[in-house]
Amino acid sequence: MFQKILIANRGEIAVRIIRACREMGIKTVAVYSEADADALHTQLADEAVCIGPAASSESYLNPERILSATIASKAEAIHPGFGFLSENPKFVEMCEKCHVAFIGPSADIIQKMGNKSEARATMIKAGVPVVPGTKKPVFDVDTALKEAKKIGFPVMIKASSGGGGKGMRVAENAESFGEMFRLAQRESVNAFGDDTMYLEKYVGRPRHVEVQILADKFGNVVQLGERDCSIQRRHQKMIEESPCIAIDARLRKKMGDTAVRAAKAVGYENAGTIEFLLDHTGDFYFMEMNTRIQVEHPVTEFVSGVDLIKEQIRIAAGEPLSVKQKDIVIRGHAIECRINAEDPEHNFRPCPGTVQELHIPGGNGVRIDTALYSGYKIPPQYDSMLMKVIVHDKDRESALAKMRSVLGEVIIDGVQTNIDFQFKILNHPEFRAGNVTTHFIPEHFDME
Ligand code: MV4
Repeated sequence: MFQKILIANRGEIAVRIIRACREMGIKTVAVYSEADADALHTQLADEAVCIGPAASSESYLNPERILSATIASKAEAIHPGFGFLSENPKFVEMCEKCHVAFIGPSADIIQKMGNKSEARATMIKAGVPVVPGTKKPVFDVDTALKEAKKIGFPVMIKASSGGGGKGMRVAENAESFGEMFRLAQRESVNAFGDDTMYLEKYVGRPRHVEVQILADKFGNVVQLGERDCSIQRRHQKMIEESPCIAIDARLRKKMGDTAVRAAKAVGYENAGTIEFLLDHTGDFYFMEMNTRIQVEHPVTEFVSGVDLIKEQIRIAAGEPLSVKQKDIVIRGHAIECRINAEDPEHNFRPCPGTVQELHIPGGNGVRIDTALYSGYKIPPQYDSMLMKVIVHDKDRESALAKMRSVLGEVIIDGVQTNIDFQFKILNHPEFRAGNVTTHFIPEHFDME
């Protein structure tokens, strides 16, 4: 096992990883920017190294500075968390060259899954269901339009380098296709420097359902059930839950087995997530594979009882999975609400500030992941997520009642948050009934 791990991240996920390491008897090294000298992760780690100015590009996104800190502190491994360098294949290669273990999959797999049209082709080969669409990438409007007519409208135009909704457009008909294709392609060139596009049949009002998997170096792959992450705003998830109530035992087994097959097809290693669209008929389609630990991992930890961060560390250290598929039992229902420093009344604009008074609730089946403390000054340079409130109870109704109770207790004075908006979702009759799709927020809250 590793003696010392460097955490190449900040905020609640850095704190989450530090705690897992401490429980495993592993020393921790935090890295921090000049804006994060007083941050909780900087204070909680055994050692902390300043890696540069506040701007992410000069600190948390700088591979050389992070590797220098790793080597100087004699850490043997890097946990990247999510965002920042977590899905950067060049960084993973640099780690390999420096003989530092990257706690995640190989550069090769990250690269392969980062290219969405290649990922799609790989999954087709592996017999994983994908939305009808192009098998090869498309680069020009004329070829694309021919393909779109074969698929049938409406079609979804997607950037191969995209993901999370960037470089994506729906074309309702052949007349608007050219304009939509050019818009999506221009966005992709500007954001990723890549004009590679692909097409899919548009799936109307689907659910976003993703399956958590774990894979070790010995070819063992397990799935830990699914998360319904349909409640999103502009591709930012707001509420996640497990299990998905639209899925019965038979479909759950089928999706889980499919996720395992997808992971095995690419020789996956470490924690990963297979993202599916689930339509109203119960058909599901591979969308993307996320090659990192995700923000919403705690809902899976609650229902499965598996510590995903500890498993990631064990896997990277060359240990076999501590759980077998037959031992993984999904119990009860877990829900996560993301609390952001933002103003829902003003187009969800970020609202950093100083935390004057803080009350963090607790109780049976309650988990709060946050890096806030009373008096903390939230730097404006980073993500606006302040806290994840996660609850676990015997069923969805009980979990929802618990979430309302816990959210009502949270006090974060001094900063604007989206807590009131979270209540509006939780109290919405359609949400309570479990009628959620990726269009829930735009359909029920007409704000843009
Ligand atoms: C789709 C889709 C419908 N049909 N593809 C969004 C980001 C990436 N993960 C895939 N995404 C989607 N792909 C087809 N063929 C719907 C989504 C989608 C979505 C679309 C609009 C608004 C919110 C969304 C949330 C999740 C997924």
